[in-house]
Amino acid sequence: MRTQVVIIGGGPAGSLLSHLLHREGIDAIVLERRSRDYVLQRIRAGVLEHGTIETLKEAGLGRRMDDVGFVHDGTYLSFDDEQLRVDFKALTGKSVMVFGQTEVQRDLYAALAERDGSIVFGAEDVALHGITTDRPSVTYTLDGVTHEIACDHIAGCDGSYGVSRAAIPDDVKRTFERVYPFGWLGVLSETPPVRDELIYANHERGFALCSMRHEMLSRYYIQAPVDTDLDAWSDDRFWDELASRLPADARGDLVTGPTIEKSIAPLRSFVTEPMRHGELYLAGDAAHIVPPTGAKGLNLALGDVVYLTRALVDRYTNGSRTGLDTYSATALDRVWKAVRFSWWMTTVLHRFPDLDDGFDRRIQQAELSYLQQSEAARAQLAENYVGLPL
Ligand code: FAS
Ligand code: PHB
Repeated sequence: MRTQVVIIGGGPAGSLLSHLLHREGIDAIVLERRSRDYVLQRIRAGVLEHGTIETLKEAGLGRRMDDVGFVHDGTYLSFDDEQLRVDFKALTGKSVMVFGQTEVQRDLYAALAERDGSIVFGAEDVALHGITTDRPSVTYTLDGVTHEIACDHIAGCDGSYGVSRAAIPDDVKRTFERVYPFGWLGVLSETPPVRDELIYANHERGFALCSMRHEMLSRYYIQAPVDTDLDAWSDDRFWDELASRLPADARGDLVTGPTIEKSIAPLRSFVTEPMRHGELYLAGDAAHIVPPTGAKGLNLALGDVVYLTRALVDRYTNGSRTGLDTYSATALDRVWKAVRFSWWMTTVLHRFPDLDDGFDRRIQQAELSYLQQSEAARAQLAENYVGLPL
């Protein structure tokens, strides 16, 4: 079998890339290890930045997002009982959209389902071959039968534990990592959100985040040790701890109820350079990971896909390889700015107990005071949160 682009990984990056390439008349096939339902049951990102919203709308994927998504013109930051609102719309003219990754994925799969053969679920033993030759190929096993697909290019969209990044030799790639000494204990509850916009809370007891999926589905997180035993966190204990970290008015408005999902996620920053080796191009979590504090992970993945699509269209339409040859540098320039912002939001809002000799807390207080007093400081946060231009 032959196609123009083999896409490894059918998460948001791989499935959006397939959809955008198809719209440009470029043949691609997605190889996804898991089942469709497994991918759809993963609870992940919640906020779409401006560039992502525009990309999805231009790709004909914006209808449900417009119908059920929440447009947010700003967000709240709280510091113990002090709080401030950062007005994205006034500061940047842009907004963000609260529309869960699961819903984005659902729309992407619906688009792929209209094209038979565009995605293979349950693809096992995916392996890359000849990536530094002009005849790359990918093999995989399905129901015990091994298949080979010859192609021109391979897109590695298989996330942080996939096979693509590993296909770049250790003496070619360089990785950068920062592991944070805490995780996020997250819950979903069928309760009304505490406020109509997000609250990022820095408190003596630790970070908390109040988010949502719709008017009767709230998403909450509290900073917790990475090795937290979920069984030690009853719903009552979680609600009490969350409430203790919120400003007084939000605490009073918090509606609690049974949680329908509870999980702990580690926080780390990770970047692989280069994002291209031969005819293999990495996009999304396969190349980089950011702590969710800046709501960048999903958005960065889709930003890579926009760049890679432009490069492949240039190659197949104009015969120019310039976009492909500059893809890694172009993507990494935007990746590192998002890594910086996500690191900054994480260091400003979380408690670092092992390092906290009081100096870090004073710096955090200075950061919040600067945000309260300076429109330029708020504009910097807003510009990065709504997303830097693609
Ligand atoms: P993904 O990991 O989503 O998709 C990769 C796909 O490749 C998966 O479906 C996987 O099954 C498949 N795959 C892996 N190995 C394969 C192989 N060998 N062969 C074939 N297929 C293979 N981001 C935010 O912006 N906000 C958040 O709040 C947030 N919360 C998160 C919570 C958790 C627990 C996690 C893990 C991530 C979170 N993220 C968040 C980041 C997340 O949303 C990612 O950025 C986003 O899913 C990236 O999309 P992809 O690059 O497509 O990778
Ligand atoms: C979420 O709703 O899951 C969410 C929102 C904002 C973040 C992280 C997660 O920064």
